[in-house]
Amino acid sequence: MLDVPAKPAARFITFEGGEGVGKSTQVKRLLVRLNRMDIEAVRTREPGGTPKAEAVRAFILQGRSESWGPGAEAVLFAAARYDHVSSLIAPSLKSGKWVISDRFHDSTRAYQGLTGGVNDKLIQGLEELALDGHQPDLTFVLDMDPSTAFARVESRELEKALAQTGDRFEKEDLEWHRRLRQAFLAIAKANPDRCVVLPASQSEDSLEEEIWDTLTRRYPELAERKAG
Ligand code: T5A
Repeated sequence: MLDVPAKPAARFITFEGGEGVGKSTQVKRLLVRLNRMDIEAVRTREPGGTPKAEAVRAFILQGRSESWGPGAEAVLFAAARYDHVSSLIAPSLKSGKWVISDRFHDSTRAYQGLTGGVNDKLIQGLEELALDGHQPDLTFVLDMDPSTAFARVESRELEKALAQTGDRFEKEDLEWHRRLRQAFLAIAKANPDRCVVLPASQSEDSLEEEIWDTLTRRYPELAERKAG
């Protein structure tokens, strides 16, 4: 009989970091790689991922909750996350699918908590309620200077300006984004078993390789599978 390696156990992987560091790009690339190995994976994002959570996303990112302050916004993000976890993330993992999320709870810690000044007790309480034990197995924190990241999204910014849109948090100033960067680094430092910080200023290809190397070192069963 052929010795076919068992399918690797489903994992929950998140990508975090500031604006324009390349999270969405790497989430898509990872999904392609996993699918090529015949590993079922779901690509999702926060805020969003389910119809209800996407409705909350539109409300927040259009700036409609801005005057409510970061505390109320943290509650809104957690409400969206509660639906995302219970309707999509938990059932997907249970059925053996990998889940790759573009942002998750570390974004609330960084944006509303450490940078927005919302107290840790509220952030932690919301996290417990929304996650219901579904901590990511591994979090990639993509790190780079925000001014370089802004240059990357400049053309997209111009398109948004022309369309008279523009996301709620992309409007904050450079100094705010530098503090945000430090917030993500502090979260990674406090969670060394879960978080891996990678320099995001490298090319898309080399960052993809570094992500894959990290995954195969952590989950050697992935390295044993051959691409289909
Ligand atoms: N938020 C979210 C909170 O405040 N609290 C929360 O709890 C949560 C969950 C979400 C906003 O909500 C906030 C954070 C955000 O402000 P969003 O639209 O999802 O809004 O914003 P971002 O996550 O920042 O998404 P972006 O699309 O802006 O950034 P990405 O995904 O990091 O970057 P990406 O992959 O789209 O790439 C940006 C550009 O750079 C190029 C790409 O082609 C693209 O043009 N690029 C590279 N160029 C050179 N080298 C590389 N290595 C490159 N990688 C990508």
